[in-house]
Amino acid sequence: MTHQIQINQARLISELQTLATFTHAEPVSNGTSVTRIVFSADDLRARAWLKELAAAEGFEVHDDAVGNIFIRWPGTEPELPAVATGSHTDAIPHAGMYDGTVGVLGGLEAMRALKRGGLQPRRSIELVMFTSEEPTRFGIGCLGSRLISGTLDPSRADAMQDKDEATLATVRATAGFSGSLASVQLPSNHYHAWLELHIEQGPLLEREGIPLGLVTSIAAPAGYRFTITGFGGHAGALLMPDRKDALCAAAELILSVEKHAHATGAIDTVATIGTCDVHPGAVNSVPSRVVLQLDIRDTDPARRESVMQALRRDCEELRLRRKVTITEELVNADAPAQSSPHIVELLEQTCADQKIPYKKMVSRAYHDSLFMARIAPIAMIFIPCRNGVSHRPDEYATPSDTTLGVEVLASALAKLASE
Ligand code: HGY
Ligand code: MN
Ligand code: MN
Ligand code: MN
Repeated sequence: MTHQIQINQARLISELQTLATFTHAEPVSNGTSVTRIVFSADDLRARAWLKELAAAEGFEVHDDAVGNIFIRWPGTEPELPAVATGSHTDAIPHAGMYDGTVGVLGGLEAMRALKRGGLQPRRSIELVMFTSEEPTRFGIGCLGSRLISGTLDPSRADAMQDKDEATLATVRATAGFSGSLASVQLPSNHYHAWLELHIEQGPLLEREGIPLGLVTSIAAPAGYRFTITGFGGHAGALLMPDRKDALCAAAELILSVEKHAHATGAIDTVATIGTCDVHPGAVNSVPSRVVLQLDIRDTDPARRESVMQALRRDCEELRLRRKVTITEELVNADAPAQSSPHIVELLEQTCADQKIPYKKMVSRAYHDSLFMARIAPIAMIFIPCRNGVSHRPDEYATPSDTTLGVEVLASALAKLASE
């Protein structure tokens, strides 16, 4: 490393623990359960707290029309495209405390350590906290980074509704974020480089005893909503031959998703029906309508599409045999992202200099980096998570792995900011 980088591990871990208290999840015995839905009171408290930490360091702080937060350390040549890092602090229901937060608080600590170490960066260094990386409230992930990268139409975004049919436009205005969403987009030369520190959310690093992962590509996620409509009614009086049970049809569709994801034979093909809303949802009423949400991913978009084609053939057969209607709505179908070979090499050199073992790997989870790749050269740094577990309260990263990840991030930011 070009100069001494001292990460304040005690403060970093303490801040991760403080951030985890901004939640309304019930305490659990096997870890720290965090639920922090975008624009909820917990999310707003977390945002205000992060801004206070940043302001205390003398960094410039602002947010945009969708609530993305930008924390900037001006360089000696502030007109040059900045080097940026960051992640998210929203969390799905009953999640853990490290997903996303390691990249935000780790990025802040990297900047503070560099500043304490006397660095005068040529390029500004900017920390970004993205709005709504998780799809929980509005059904689509990476809302903030999609808008920054121009990959989501602003009017479509503002019209998205949560389960109470409140639109993003209304919810963000209530949270104090007004202005046109079109103003969120940043030009492709806005950043010189983008780096995200994140837990692996998988088992490979821990299994192989390697403390650091360098992400070479991010798998391509897609989301679909299926609505199945049949003929329901009284669970006692409606005889079996007269039923068009939407939940029974949904059950067959769910198993079809699993069958075709396995059938590609590729370990990179994954598909999940994560939600199933049954109408009217009464024990003594035959379901008349079911809405399923499909999350399907692959490193190869064509292979992902072949699973969808097979699923559509099964839907057609289901529709005819069960006399139900099945509508498919595309939520998102994204391309994969490749990391910048230059930034990966720079990270490899840092690891070599520090004799840190590392593994180059694919990210199967999506991240805001998937969209930042549309407007800047990117890379991601992974740290191990215990048993590969994530999106659960027992999600855990050790203080030493977290600190090492922040040290490598800080060193890479310093190098990129001097380019
Ligand atoms: O689902 C994902 O990959 C991310 O953690 N939101
Ligand atoms: Mn997540
Ligand atoms: Mn995440
Ligand atoms: Mn993610």
